[in-house]
Amino acid sequence: MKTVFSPLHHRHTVKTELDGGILIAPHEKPSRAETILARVRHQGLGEVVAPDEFGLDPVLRIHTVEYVDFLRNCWHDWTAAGKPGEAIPAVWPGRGMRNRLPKDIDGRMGYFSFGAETSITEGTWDAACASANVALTAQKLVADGERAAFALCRPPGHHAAADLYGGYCFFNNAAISAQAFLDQGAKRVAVLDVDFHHGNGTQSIFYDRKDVLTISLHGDPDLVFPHFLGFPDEAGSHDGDGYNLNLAYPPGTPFITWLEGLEKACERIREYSPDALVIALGVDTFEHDPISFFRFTSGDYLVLGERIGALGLPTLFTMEGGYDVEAIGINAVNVLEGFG
Ligand code: SP5
Ligand code: ZN
Repeated sequence: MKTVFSPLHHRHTVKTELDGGILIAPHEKPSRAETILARVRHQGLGEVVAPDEFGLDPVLRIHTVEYVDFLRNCWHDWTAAGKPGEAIPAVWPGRGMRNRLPKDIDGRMGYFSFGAETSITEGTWDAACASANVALTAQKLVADGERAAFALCRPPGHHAAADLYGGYCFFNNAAISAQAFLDQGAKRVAVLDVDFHHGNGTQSIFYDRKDVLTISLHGDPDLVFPHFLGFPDEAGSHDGDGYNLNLAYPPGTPFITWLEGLEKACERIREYSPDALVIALGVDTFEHDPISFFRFTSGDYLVLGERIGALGLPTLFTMEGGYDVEAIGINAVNVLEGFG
């Protein structure tokens, strides 16, 4: 399997993550991608290729023009306003207030975000664009006939909605890729999200559509991020009713329990019979992940990959979360090797 990778991910190197009332060193850091890349090479998974440049058109199929403009100008506007630190929102349009885009940068930060843990810096825009290009390059490999491809995306994407960033995500690489498959002639695409966290961005983007089936297995949002979406009663709306599936699990969930959910997901995918499958691949389900509460072992990821491979579909993997940097390479590449 080919891997697509861009060193431009380093352009998003932030010093801060608001957590527990203090600014900590971010969990989502450059060494994550470098460790995965090293493991890909060590295992001889396949060729590592640089991304092509797709421009903003495929991004704008998913994200609004106002949001894309905001992200492009965010750092400039933030520094021009004389802010001393990294760009962090502190105010949002809460209940009873107006969903109106303000001029002031503090207002715009809150308008286009759903959390304050995701700091923005000078190179964030460049890295987010590179990450989307990585996904689109891997998508093209699959569309052109490869059985599968690995988009080693960083920053990740599955929390980003059409006009919201958060959860370390800016552009929804999985959603952009799913839309690219459709725009190139696919009739149906399934997105299966195996990251520890609910893929709220992907769900919301496709919630009222049936040409993209969205499925996410994740930690119970009653207990963990993203807190406000990802419950099992969210089945889709309008045309999309019946085309979203959420499977939520409690603290301490071992792989064997989660695997029953994966089998349900696979059954639903077989029934849907998509032309392509996008896997939002997070490995923050690992037993030693610092921010999560499942109990997967490294060997479990081989089985996870094998079950996805058994679907026999053209498959694109987009890298999402995973914060135990020591194990992230082994775990992510185990999924790809298990896939076969
Ligand atoms: C892509 C992805 O996996 N995003 C995850 C975003 C999670 N953000 C919330 C982090 C909260 C961390 N709190 C840690 C407490 C550790 N004791
Ligand atoms: Zn995650």
